[in-house]
Amino acid sequence: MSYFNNVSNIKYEGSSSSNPLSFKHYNPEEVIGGKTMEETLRFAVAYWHTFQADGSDPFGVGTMLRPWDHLTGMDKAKARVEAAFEFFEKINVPYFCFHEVDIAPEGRTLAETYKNLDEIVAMIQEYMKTSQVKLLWNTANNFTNPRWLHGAATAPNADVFAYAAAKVKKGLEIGKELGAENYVFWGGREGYETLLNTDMKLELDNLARFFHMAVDYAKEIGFTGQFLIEPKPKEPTKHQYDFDVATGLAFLQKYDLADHFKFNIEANHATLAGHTFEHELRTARINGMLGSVDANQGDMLIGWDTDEFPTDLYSTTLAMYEILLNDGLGSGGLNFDAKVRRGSFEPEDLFHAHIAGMDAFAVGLKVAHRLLEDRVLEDFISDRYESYTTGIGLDIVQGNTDFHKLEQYALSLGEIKNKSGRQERLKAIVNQYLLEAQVASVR
Ligand code: XUL
Ligand code: CO
Repeated sequence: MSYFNNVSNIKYEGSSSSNPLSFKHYNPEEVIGGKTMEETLRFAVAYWHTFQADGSDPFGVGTMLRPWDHLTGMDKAKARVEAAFEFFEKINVPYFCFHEVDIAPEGRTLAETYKNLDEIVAMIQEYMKTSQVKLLWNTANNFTNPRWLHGAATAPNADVFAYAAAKVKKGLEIGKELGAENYVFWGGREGYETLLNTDMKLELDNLARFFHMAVDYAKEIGFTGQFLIEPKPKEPTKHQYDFDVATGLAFLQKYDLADHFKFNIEANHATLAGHTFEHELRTARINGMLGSVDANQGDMLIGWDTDEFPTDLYSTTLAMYEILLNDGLGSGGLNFDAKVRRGSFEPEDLFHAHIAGMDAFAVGLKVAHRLLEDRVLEDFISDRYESYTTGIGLDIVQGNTDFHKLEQYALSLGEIKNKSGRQERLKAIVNQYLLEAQVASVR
């Protein structure tokens, strides 16, 4: 049984190929900086957008045409598993990710939900025996069902907290069974709408208690995947607790959790927080907390989480620059938490979208690698901070001075000379590298 029978395996054909169903830049076996593209990029398909999303929005019903549309319930869930593994193989990604509700329908009771999950997990496990694809991460959807209307681990209702704990407990067991390399906590509705009805301190304390229990349970069952927090500043709640990396880091440090977590950074969440994607990657990286990436992009003209497939080469280049400086993503990967537009409703669009995203990150990798190899920014930056390598600057960084000595030094100074930051020049150089990569691959 084939679900995508008009599409065959997507191959690398190079940028001169006119075949739309081929990679122009992503060549899994090509070695860049000592590692294959496949090893560095570690692409993953997001089950929810690719096999669940129907294209509905607040103004209209679903538009997507999917080969499993005629089915319902568990039959539909099983067809989705079959289709998913066919898709993973054809698009040639090494990983996938899911929320438990993406793979199996919720039952009327928690016990029934577990039963549905067990059946589908067993099926996925069978597929994984013969497929190359692995589970990058799984997570709990503790935000869609009405029970989560006030949040999950930060809900004012302890019964809701308990239910959320049960779902994450089951998720860790599933993660262990399927060999998940990470487990993600995205806040969902962990945040608030108004302080008029909110005990913010209790909610944050409870969130930390919840995370500690998850850490303890993972240890108890021997789940060794990396725990990841995925920050987002707003949506669905007005104020999400895991606002951005800096806020998340302060939270983890305050509650003695920093050793157990890293961050899963999503591009569109970064821009919603008023940051660039690379700012969030950098903040995580310099703190040793860059774990994984939800690869997508927002729209400058739209204020919400549009979750578009990443096609902006400038952004993928600066992202790959951070990832290479991080020496890769470790057990993390580039997960396409991205959905085709409502108007791109044909099954084939799922392939076009992933090809576009994979090629955009492949170009980003090539360009970032060359920028690093040529030390374009490094040399400029070390020159810019050169004053900290000798004299008073060296005393500052080595802790050999104080306000008294610095005052004396300042009083002895003549006119201070600054150097240009050369921002426009640097941007032009990055453009030159981007264009040269394009020219080189067309030649
Ligand atoms: C929501 C979002 C989620 C998480 C997983 O904005 O990004 O899909 O990635 O729950
Ligand atoms: Co995400």
